[in-house]
Amino acid sequence: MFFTVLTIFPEMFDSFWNHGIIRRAIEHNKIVASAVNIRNYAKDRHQVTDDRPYGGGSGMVMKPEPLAAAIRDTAKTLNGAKTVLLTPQGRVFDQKMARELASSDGLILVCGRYEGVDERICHDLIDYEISIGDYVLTGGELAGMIIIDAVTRLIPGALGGEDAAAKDSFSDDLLEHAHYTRPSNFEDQEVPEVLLSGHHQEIENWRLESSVMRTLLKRPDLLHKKNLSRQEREILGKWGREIERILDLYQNGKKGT
Ligand code: 4HQ
Repeated sequence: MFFTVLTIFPEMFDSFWNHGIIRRAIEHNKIVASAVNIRNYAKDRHQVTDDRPYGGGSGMVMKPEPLAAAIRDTAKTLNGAKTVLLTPQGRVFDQKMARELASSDGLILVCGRYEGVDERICHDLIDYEISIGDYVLTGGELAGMIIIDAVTRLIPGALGGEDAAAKDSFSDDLLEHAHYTRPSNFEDQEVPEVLLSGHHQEIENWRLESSVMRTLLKRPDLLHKKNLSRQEREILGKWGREIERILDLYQNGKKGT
């Protein structure tokens, strides 16, 4: 899969391409990634990419001609590429969207600066408008990195030796289970005994229960939109009954006094 980023600050990506999973995915030819300067496509002597807004007001707007030329020239060499504009007006990025994008051949990510890009770019040249969340950035570059990061780890082989189950669509929709490493006692806090037991099935069961209950307590909204497996429903049922039992004890106890 390939990623081409169009930006006036391509140097922002130098460090991103060169660390961790992204770096390894490039080295192992799982992804081809580059950042191209939109300025290279500005025809005037000073290679201007922005201009004042029609109608007046503060701030600048990205000029349409250099952007259109950059998108067309990039798309020409990359068959099957989808173009993405990073903007707060877009659909809010989530794991489902990351999976959707991971099944494409490649992405051309358009990163604006200033007040954004000329509206006429969006109609013919952009396939997806994506927002990474409801807050305002100074440019689309960080948003582009977030999308590339989340999509890359879904590409088969990109995580290397790691267990494929760790990134399947089911566990991706739950919070991670609690993690522990040595020492087994840290400041009087013990690691749960089952994790030291060596019983692989019991450890798997504990981890699923940890995931489901952490999601219920910290992000119940995630559970509501998820398709639950039989085992996940059983865990929620078990804890639901346990909580009812505790409430029951409490109420009967009060009646008695
Ligand atoms: N932007 N998700 C780029 C964002 C944003 C977001 C504001 C996009 C500034 C120029 N991008 N313009 N949220 O805040 O993607």
